[in-house]
Amino acid sequence: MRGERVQLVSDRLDLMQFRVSSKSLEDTSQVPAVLSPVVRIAESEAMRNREMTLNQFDSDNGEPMVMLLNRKHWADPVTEIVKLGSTEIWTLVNLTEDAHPIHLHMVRFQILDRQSFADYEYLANDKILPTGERIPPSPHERGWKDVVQCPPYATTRIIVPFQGYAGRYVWHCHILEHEANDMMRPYEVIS
Ligand SMILES: [Cu+2]
Repeated sequence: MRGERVQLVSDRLDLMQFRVSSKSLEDTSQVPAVLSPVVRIAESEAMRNREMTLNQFDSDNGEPMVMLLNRKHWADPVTEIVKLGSTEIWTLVNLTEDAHPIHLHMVRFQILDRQSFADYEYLANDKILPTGERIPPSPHERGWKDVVQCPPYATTRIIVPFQGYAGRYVWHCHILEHEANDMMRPYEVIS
């Protein structure tokens, strides 16, 4: 494309024009070995561990009716009250047959691990009975995150420093049909 002009368009809109130099160039840039150092947060820094369920309730003929977090509706009173500046581990217990991309507003966090568990034991006794090893996050998931993929019938643990501002925020599944069918909850950060 040397010496040419390339137009980027969307439908009938001209978005951007690239003017490609006609001179020859040598690109000496290099991708650094480390893009940005991320210090892993030690589990011992967490002040508390909250177990949070991801729920789906079906109708009598097996149609999904409502999806909830912690078996609570959006409009129920706030149950997660967090101290500004504290660090917590949230264990997301997925009791549904779907994966859910869970997003927390305001904060960034790190993924600790995922582990499959026996859903029948949890449904009967609210106890996590692991059925597999703790699986650490993949290399591309070891940076700062604000969404985490929660696979079905597994726990996904994240460690969250609540830094920023006090106030009321939300956390929710990022699938539109789920968050609008009540898979969204408020949480409160207090100073
Ligand atoms: Cu979902």
